[in-house]
Amino acid sequence: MKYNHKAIESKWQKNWEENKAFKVEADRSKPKYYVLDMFPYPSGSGLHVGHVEGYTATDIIARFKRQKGFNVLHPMGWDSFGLPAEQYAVRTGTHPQETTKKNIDTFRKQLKSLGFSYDWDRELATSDPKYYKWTQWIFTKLYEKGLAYEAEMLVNYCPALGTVLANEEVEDGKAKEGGHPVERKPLKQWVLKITEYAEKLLDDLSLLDWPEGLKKLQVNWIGKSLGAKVLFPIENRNETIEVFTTRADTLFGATFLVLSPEHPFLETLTHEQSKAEVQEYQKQASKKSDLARTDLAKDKSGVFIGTYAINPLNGRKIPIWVSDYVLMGYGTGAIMAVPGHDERDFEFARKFNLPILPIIEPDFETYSQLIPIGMEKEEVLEEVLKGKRCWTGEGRYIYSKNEDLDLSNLSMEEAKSAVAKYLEKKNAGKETTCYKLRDWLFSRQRYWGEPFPILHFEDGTKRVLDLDELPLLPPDIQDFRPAGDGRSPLAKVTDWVDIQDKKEGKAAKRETNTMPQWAGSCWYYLRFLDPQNEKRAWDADKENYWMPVDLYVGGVEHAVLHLLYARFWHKVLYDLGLVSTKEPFQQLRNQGLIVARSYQNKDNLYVDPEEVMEKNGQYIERKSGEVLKSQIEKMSKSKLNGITPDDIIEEFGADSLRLYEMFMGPLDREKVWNTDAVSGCRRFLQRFYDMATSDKVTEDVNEEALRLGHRLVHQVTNDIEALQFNTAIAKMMEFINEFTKLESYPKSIIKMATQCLMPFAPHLAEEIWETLGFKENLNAHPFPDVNPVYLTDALATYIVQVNGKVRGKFDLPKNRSEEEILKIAKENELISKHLGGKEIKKVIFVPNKLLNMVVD
Ligand code: ANZ
Repeated sequence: MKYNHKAIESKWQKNWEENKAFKVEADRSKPKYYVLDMFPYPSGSGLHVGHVEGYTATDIIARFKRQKGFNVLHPMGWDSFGLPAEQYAVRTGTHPQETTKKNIDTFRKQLKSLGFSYDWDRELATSDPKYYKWTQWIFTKLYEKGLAYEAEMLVNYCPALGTVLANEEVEDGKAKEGGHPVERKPLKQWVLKITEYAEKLLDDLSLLDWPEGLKKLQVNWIGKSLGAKVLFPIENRNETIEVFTTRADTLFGATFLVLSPEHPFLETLTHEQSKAEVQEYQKQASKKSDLARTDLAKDKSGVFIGTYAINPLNGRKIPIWVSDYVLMGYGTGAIMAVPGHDERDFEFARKFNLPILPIIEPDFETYSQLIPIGMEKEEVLEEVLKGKRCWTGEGRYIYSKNEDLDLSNLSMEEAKSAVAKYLEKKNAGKETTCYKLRDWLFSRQRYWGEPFPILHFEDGTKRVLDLDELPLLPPDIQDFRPAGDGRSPLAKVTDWVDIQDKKEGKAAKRETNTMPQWAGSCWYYLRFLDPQNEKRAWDADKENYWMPVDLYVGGVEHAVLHLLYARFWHKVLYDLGLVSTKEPFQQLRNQGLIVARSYQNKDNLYVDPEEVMEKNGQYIERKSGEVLKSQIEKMSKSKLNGITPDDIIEEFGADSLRLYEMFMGPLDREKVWNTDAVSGCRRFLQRFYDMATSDKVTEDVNEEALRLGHRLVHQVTNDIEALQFNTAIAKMMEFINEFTKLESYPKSIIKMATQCLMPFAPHLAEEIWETLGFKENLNAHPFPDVNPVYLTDALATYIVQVNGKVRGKFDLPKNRSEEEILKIAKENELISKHLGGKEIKKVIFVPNKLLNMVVD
């Protein structure tokens, strides 16, 4: 009988909902397990297969941990502030509130149709005033702690979106969202001092069970560099320029300085005659992204500013240039150029004919890889010494001494610290640490975000709103377009902006910026602990019980944004004594991208995969017979290779979809969608169902069945715990193959297998469970225990005789060879004494039963 997935799945979804099967409360008598998904932005296009992938993985863990006796917190909510709803509002006039509500309803329905075991009573949405009241409150805490400030900043302004974007939202000079060009522009903005936490954010990575690659991304993003600041006096002026270098050992070789085009001293330092040229250069540079500016392959550009500095070690007069390969956002925005030993400086010097002074004689032994193929050491040496080649390796320092300092015989590390000490003594510099991490630009010029709980007074002072004044709602408006001058749509609503502050009794202006979408997702995992609390953001006891999140699963695209911001807020909350753990997410795993094959005809038009058939490794359009080009790429509507979970659920069922997405391959790998393979998973479920409902089912049990059952439980347990869901499923498939070869199917073993199936295909598992006659829902039933006896091959009792008399018995795995049993027998003292050291004349061996040794 074909199993009816529609009837079964809706039956159990209803049952779980009515019984609130996954509702959970803090309960100190049980161990807790908090398993969290990266909650979705409820977009208009609904759930995609990538959501299903991560959410199935966590659901398997949630269900498994419940079976294992844990008190499991598995919540779901909506990251529902965001640009698309606002842009839709601009286009259609529909209030983002409405669009968001509609999208959330769709998402909720879709998630429920997958049978995820969420405690739906904890559902939350970041755009709900009951939620963002507390986001605003946390902002006031950051402000009070001095971690939020306003600054005139060079920001990425996107005219098309009418808003400022964070560095992380910009790629290649374009907005990641929509690809619109981005300009650099000074504007007053709210900034969060994440840099104050740089060191802790780095150090505490060691506390976490996260993929190493992901930790590395955070380490690189924070970008800690040990180096030195060096002060260069300006010729004929009482001023200095400070540079940051990681190679203070090369200071003798610094032959010019380079300032970033945004450097604040540039204007005053530039010689009158160079002013026009420098200004023009600054203008050009403001149009380029940081990435384009620092690209090694890019042709170097720059302008001499007409002024000289003095090298503090050798008194050499060196020219000052401006160039956009130096970024204002890093170090001091100025560098000492050492063209002999730094590639970029070398190229720059070559292009503008600046002096190149080699100060390191190459160590060819350690750096043989730096000798270009086809060149002799001697040639390289000659070129380096003549300043015709840049040497980036180590070696012996040359031309590197003055009256008090001699680097000649020092290693690189020794030379660095010798120079730093020398500079420190002369008040010309010191060792220092620099981070690539910048403070976090925290304001946006949007309507659909959390308003800042801040009032500005005429005298320039401000105050944050008190808790009793929160949530601060935005004005209800019809026109969602930005003000067009860089200010947000809120700025246009003057009767909302200009108020009489009752608490201070004076006129005030509301802040019109809103917070970025990252704000709400910085702490939602805490609100899930206590989502209905109206008095507090969360209850301390609950926080203490549930935190940290034990397992967090989501896409790798959040490696540095969400995950760094959330860690930062969490650490601030920790320092305020508001949370009990240093880190929010103890174990984290990434899900891989699901990609799909797309097809294009000779006109490069995409063809619907439904119209394509495969023949001899070629892809052919059914109707025209045309051979198509094909490639595997990210799913997208325009490429017609997207898959809608709803369609798959309709045709094959949610259990098949869940199973398939887990069977595709390891969780963290990229995987290629193949709808045919979904039906393979469906067939497996059918076989499982047929087995459980077969008339071969028996109350008896036999050794072989026990062995299969216990081995399955053992293997599935190990695989689930290692998040190796694909291999767990493979083992269930093997189990069915073996088990259905048995003459009869012991019910107790089917029961065990059903318990293994449950986390993966919960609807069918519940149905089978009920069919087997068990009353209590399966999800509340403990996972079966493994009896290790059944894990090895079945045992046989070997009887060992000497001259036909029984001298010993051994329970050993079946099918051992004559040699093995003979060896064991001879090594056993109780038996060997009957052999009396005599020669064995003859051995009689009956496999799995008997060994008889004959001696004189
Ligand atoms: C002299 C020197 C000689 C350098 C040498 C390198 C090699 P990391 O490791 O990434 O921290 N630098 C400093 N500030 C910069 C800025 N704002 N924009 C562009 N480049 C900048 O890199 C530090 C090195 O990058 C510094 O050390 C400086 O060049 C350059 F053989 O100083 B170095």
